[in-house]
Amino acid sequence: MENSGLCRAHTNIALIKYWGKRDENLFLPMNSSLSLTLDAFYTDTKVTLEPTAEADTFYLNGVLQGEKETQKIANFIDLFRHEANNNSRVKVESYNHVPTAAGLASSASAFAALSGACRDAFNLELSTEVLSTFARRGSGSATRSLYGGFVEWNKGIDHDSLSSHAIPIDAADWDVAMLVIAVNTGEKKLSSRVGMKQTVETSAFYPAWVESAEKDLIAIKDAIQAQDFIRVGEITEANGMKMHGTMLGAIPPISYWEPESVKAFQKIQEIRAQGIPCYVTMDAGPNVKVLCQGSNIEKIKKILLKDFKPDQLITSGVGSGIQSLK
Ligand code: 2P0
Repeated sequence: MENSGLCRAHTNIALIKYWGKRDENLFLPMNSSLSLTLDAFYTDTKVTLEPTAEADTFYLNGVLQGEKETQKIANFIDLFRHEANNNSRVKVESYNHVPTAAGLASSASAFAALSGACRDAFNLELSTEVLSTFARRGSGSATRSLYGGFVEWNKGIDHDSLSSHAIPIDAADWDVAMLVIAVNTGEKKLSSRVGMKQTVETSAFYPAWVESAEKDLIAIKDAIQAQDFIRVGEITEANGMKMHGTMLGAIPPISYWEPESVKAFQKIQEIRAQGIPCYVTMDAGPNVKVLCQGSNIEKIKKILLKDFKPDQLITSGVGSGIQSLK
């Protein structure tokens, strides 16, 4: 019997954002979201069952991790041990292929890859859709990294875990890409988890955010089906800014922006005014992501090189869904 699993999962960037949980234990979101999976950034994770071991071990990029990091994934792996009715401890070996200069969080690809590797190591028959509900409980955004291309994360109903899963959106032939403008790659001061909780509990704008995100989701799905890149970009940019707006309404206010983030946003607006469609989105950090057409990405990069260093500009095409590597 196989006792190991090795999987690759790519990271994703939300075009319609997830910012807030309605159930913190089950990682159930307040609103549905939609993302684009990127091929340039991914995690490879191997899980090997070690039935005689007394504890899980966790290596990240070849380095044995401490108790805190190991405990975090041990709790997550318990979900698979419970499902398989197999209490075996495991060895986890994970490699993040996210350029450190990109400053992108890797929890989405990390928990997606770990989910797939656990499924295979514990010999569980789980569909990709059900696997996405496991990944969700490691990190919400990991739900969407199970599939490639455009992916919706349906918020689901009430406290029903299985109803809150990823759905792939057919987007064949889309000429779409992303350019990351790395502004600051240091560790963020406020984690997403804490930032979103503070926003839900204190921002006067929060109910309006949820209502508007649901409308944006319907509109962007229509625009994707219609292959209307400009509309997709406009909705993406507006939705991201509304998320940052609702954070500014939190008490105390939350801002992940830095002066170079503002500069990058203005440059993209200028490039757009020159007739090249490109749109900004930002997550829980100061780095700026630019949604554009693949056919324009080098042109945009060349213009940005007047204001940013070459290693600040990282490009990616569309990534695929989770893959078993053996
Ligand atoms: C997203 N972000 O939709 C949003 C937009 C950041 C801003 O999902 O608490 O690491 O593990 O569920 O998924 C980042 O938050 O938070 C995130 P948890 P997660 O991509």
